[in-house]
Amino acid sequence: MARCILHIDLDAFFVSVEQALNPELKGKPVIVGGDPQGRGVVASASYEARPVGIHAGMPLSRARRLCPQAIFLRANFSRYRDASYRFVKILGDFSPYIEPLGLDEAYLDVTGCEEPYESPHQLALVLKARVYQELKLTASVGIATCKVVAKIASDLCKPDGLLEIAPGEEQAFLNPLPVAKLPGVGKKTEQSLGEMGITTIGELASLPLHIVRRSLGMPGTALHSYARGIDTRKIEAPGEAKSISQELTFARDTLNRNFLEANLHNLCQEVCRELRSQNKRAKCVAIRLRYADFRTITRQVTLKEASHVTRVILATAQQLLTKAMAQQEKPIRLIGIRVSGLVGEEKQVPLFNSATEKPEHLDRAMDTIRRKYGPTAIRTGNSMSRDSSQMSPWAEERFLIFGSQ
Ligand code: TTP
Ligand code: MG
Repeated sequence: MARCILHIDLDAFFVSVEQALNPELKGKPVIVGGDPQGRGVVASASYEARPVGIHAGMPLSRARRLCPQAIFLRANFSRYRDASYRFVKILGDFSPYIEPLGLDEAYLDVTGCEEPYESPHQLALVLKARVYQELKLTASVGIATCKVVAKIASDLCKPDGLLEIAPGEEQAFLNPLPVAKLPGVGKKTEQSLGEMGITTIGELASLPLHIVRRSLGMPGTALHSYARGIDTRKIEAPGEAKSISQELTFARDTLNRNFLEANLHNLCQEVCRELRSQNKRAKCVAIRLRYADFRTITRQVTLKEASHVTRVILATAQQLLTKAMAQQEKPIRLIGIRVSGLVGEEKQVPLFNSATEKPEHLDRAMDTIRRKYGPTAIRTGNSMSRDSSQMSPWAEERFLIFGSQ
């Protein structure tokens, strides 16, 4: 029996959450990122801002030049996280087989779940309506027999769209599309294929597999299947996060130790809060520094005992920073922290260890207050406000809480 897979992606997610909270922003060019005077990048742009070419990842300074009348907002992750939880909860009412891909995107296998509705199409309409009613957000939904086709379909019908590719129609749907629409085809692959005269998915599909393999190596096998609308990947429950990270680009390159430490403190607090909310402790702590010339280094250590205590993680990160700064005296553009080697709470809870228990209690109390009143409700000792935040923590991990690798 053919499967019925939905790919759901919220439209202009960060921006739409802001618009839902402040309807005055609706219908206007709105950009969420860091400080528009700073060096951050666009995280999300409203559809009104897109015709002039603004897209995620573009430096904010350029976005400002392209669309000076746009409203620039700083990202507020707790709002997006909250909307994301509620979004996934709604999806759970339609099928237990959910695979979230990020904060605003998920696959849903609704095979056999469409009974209460007339059709998968009807189910998707109800789903979209619920997301709108409850979150005031629009979603685009692709329906197909496999993941890759559903994902491409939802992308093509944005914003607020619904596109169903009937069983057997996959190849005809894919054929005319540019190869870059295939998930996994980045700039490099697109270029390699272009050199072979391949620009559409249909052209890729019609190549013999061994030719694709010769040019693209092993990943070519999967791409060749996808190009033919064949994708047997199952919907997988989200894996356990293997690492959690946060990073920050400064408005100006700096060697100011106090400033660097204050920002490291902020990043540690966020990462540790996430660790605790996942009931995890980390064994490894790493810092990442990017210098003015874009050279980037990572320094990592393993802790004697896994921890989620801000004070412990911060002290380790500070030692790494001291060492790195002693070795290299160049101004720093970006600082990041990553914790990995995550272990479950139960294995590591130290009983009656007052040295570690105390800060842990403090951390938990602060988490509760922050959850209630927002991340800026409390700032301890040397936390300072940031000059500018970059929305893409640590390379391919786009956000703090979905930093699975
Ligand atoms: P996307 O779904 O890629 O983008 P979007 O929801 O803003 O717009 P679209 O209508 O095209 O789906 O990403 C979801 C959110 O992830 C986005 O609102 C902001 C965040 N994000 C980043 O922080 N950095 C990035 O580079 C990208 C692409 C997204
Ligand atoms: Mg989206």
